[in-house]
Amino acid sequence: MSGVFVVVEGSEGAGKTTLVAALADRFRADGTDPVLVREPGGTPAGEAIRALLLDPAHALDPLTELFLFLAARRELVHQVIRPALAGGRLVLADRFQLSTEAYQCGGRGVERELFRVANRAATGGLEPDLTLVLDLPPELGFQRMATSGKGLDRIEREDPAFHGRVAETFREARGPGVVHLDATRPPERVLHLAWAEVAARVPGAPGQVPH
Ligand code: T5A
Repeated sequence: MSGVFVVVEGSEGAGKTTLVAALADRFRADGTDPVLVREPGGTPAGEAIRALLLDPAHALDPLTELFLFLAARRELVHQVIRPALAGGRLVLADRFQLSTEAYQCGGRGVERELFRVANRAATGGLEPDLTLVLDLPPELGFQRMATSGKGLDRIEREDPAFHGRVAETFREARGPGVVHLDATRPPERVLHLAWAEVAARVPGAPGQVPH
């Protein structure tokens, strides 16, 4: 039996963590216990890499940054995501490969072909069944984060032009299983929209009409 891999993506403060938690609650209410992961992180080595990547004390070359994100992803995919999917579990991820395309290619200017080849090496070609992209203008995301009172990490401190390129890459993302949601709506509405996509597109998801 193979599981289901659902990813939530979007720029800073778009509401990914909020939506992942709400989707997890919704799945649990339907009797499915999801495996929750976040990127970068989710393994001991991945969490150490996350701390390094987000620490404003480090100035990292764009390719160093790319390879660190991919190293953390390699650990997460092989130690957690693939075994969970092989066991028939539902995996809900807060960010995955589209974030690398948005931040390292869109934001930093890393060549897309290099990203694709290196990312494939990290994931072994694993693709999400569904990628929910939360569309929100970056300035609104930063307003939300200011309200939440969290300090800014190394990447959040980049200038508005960088975050504009990141947001544009997310906005333009297309592909199998990629769905855009209007993240300017209230959290309950975003959950409603997301759940409708999960039920319609994810094989075997709770709430899906059998046929
Ligand atoms: N990164 C990551 C890369 O550069 N390359 C990569 O390959 C990967 C994987 C990770 C950083 O690493 C970068 C991207 C990031 O800069 P992170 O902390 O995991 O950092 O990601 P962030 O985007 O920084 O996470 P945040 O927690 O800041 O944002 P979220 O999860 O999008 O937003 P959330 O849910 O925490 O909500 C933010 C605030 O808004 C409210 C919430 O209550 C909260 O206060 N909110 C809403 N308000 C109104 N309407 C809604 N619909 C709302 N939804 C949430």
